[in-house]
Amino acid sequence: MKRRRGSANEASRLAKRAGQATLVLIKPDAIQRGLTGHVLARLDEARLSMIGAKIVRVTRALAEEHYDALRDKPFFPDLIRHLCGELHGVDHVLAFVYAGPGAIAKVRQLAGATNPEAAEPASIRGAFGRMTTGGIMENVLHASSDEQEAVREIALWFRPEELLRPVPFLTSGAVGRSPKGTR
Ligand code: IDP
Ligand code: MG
Repeated sequence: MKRRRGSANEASRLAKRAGQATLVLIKPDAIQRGLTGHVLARLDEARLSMIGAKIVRVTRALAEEHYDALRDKPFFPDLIRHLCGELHGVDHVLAFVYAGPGAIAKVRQLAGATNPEAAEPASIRGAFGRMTTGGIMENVLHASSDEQEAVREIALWFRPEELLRPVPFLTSGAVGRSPKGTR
């Protein structure tokens, strides 16, 4: 008797082959300083697939939702102004989704530590970032820090049809959709 291949197995096989996906944002400090090409060249070293790319005018609602977990931090108001471009006189960021095995750790490794002063000099943040005297971390890019965050953030910044291929778990309904009007 002919057996049909289980669709759950097929989905899990495809998810494994696709590996992880991660969100990268080129932040306003990097846009202002013309670092986009440098950052993308460094990210190319990870040999991942870029499956989403867009230019985004960041609303306050989107910035606050993106950094939702940091609402209680004293630097939260400045962080939101930073992501919205208000501190650097720019009106957009660039957003990317990279996919492949170990994508999240690979991009975090290339990005370097959060504080550019503590980041490896050879990392993107170590090479191009700085801490301002006003306490703003101009750390060039955002990169998702774990799988749960990556899935949440990709869903916040991209619609499924804006990605070249499906991101595992994104369409399962396991994550909340972005609030109305944030993307
Ligand atoms: P990450 O960007 O390396 O994941 P998080 O701890 O998630 O670091 O913080 C998000 C962002 O908040 C940082 O990229 C940086 O812009 C800002 N930030 C984090 N800690 C500080 C701080 O102590 N002072 C000022 N800004 C901070
Ligand atoms: Mg983070």
